[in-house]
Amino acid sequence: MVETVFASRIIVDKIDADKDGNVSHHELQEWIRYTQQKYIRDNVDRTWKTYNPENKEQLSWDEYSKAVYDFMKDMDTQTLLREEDGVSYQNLYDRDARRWFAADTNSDGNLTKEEFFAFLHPEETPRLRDLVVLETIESIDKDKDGKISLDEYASKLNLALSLERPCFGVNNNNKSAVDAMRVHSTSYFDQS
Ligand SMILES: [Ca+2]
Ligand SMILES: [Ca+2]
Ligand SMILES: [Ca+2]
Repeated sequence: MVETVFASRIIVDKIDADKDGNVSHHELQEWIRYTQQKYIRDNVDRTWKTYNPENKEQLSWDEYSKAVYDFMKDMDTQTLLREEDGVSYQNLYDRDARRWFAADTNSDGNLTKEEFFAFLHPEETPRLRDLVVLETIESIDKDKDGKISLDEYASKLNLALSLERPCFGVNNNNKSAVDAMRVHSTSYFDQS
């Protein structure tokens, strides 16, 4: 108990930037932003080290894809294209290849650590914003007709909510919200 209080005090002291003894809304927001950025930086450092243990200046697509997707070479076409929840191994490979070459600013096929950051976290990279939108649409558009139907949108919303609040029944309150949307919306959202 004493240890828990002590640990809490240390955390509060870290968040309390102006040291007035209170944690303001702004200080909390800044702390959350700082911890998210730290997580992202640590993730890039760790992943870079995993695929580039010799810490070379650059990593090639061949090296990376061989390390990640080598298991695919023994699969037959049917297995490669078999979809689970609208995604196949081939989709994953193609998506990563597209993202790799989008992150590769000087188009030499290799990524520096900075370019690798963009590859791992395109959402943190303004120049890849269009790609993030495209990947998001593709992940929702399960039947790949280029449109987001209400059902596709609702299932993504349900998934997000169930991940966010696993204790609350998505099928209760949220279902009625989805039903309400169904009444008041057209059937399809445009990509634009
Ligand atoms: Ca404060
Ligand atoms: Ca490059
Ligand atoms: Ca669709």
